[in-house]
Amino acid sequence: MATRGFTGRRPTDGIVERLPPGQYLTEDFPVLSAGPTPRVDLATWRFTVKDGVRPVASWSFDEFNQLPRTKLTRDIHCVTKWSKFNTAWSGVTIDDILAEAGIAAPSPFTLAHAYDGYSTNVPTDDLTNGKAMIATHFEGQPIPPNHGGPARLLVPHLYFWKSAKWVNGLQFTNRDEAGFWELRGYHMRGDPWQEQRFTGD
Ligand SMILES: Nc1nc2c(c(=O)[nH]1)N[C@H]1C(S)=C(S)[C@@H](COP(=O)(O)O)O[C@H]1N2
Ligand SMILES: [Mo]
Repeated sequence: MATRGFTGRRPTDGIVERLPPGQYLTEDFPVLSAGPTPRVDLATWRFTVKDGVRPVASWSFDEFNQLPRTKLTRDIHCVTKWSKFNTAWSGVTIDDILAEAGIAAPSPFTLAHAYDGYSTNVPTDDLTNGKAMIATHFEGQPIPPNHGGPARLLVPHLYFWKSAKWVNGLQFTNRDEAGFWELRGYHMRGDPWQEQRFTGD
């Protein structure tokens, strides 16, 4: 007869392998923002894609919500060393945003811009092929304001500072232009598995 709950597995099995170097696991969801949570009005919200200084596509919140939706459940890793497993998001993949804009990614670098003036640079290859999205929902609910609602960039395989909250646009750039934290000594790519925390790591 099978006995439930006696599988020979230790409770820590699988956790260590999913934690990048220097990270610890947390169950709660810390809020980390450089400033106060901005008020973002859904009636005037826009998301704009730019190629350099040239706008190529823009959506209102209603229009954005008509775009194809995708769910992603991923582990996330903050450079302050917490990691959280199995966070469940839904939104519009960057692939679908580019397809709807009618363009292929025009340059190897991207800057994400946000309503609080924050920005962060991400190599374009880290955004495409299903790796990243503009998320509007977390665990089945609209993302709460302190976690970046109504919409945030989600790039779960990079340190979480790359996942710009209150995002309002993606700008493709020919050069790798440093964003808010990158100007202050943080890494241009930020791969947690390579511990790319600071410039030069
Ligand atoms: N617009 C904006 N996005 C941001 C930030 C910010 O200050 N402003 N902080 C970043 C940092 S450092 C981290 S670790 C994560 C934290 O997201 P959370 O508050 O949902 O945990 O958001 C990132 N995105
Ligand atoms: Mo962070």
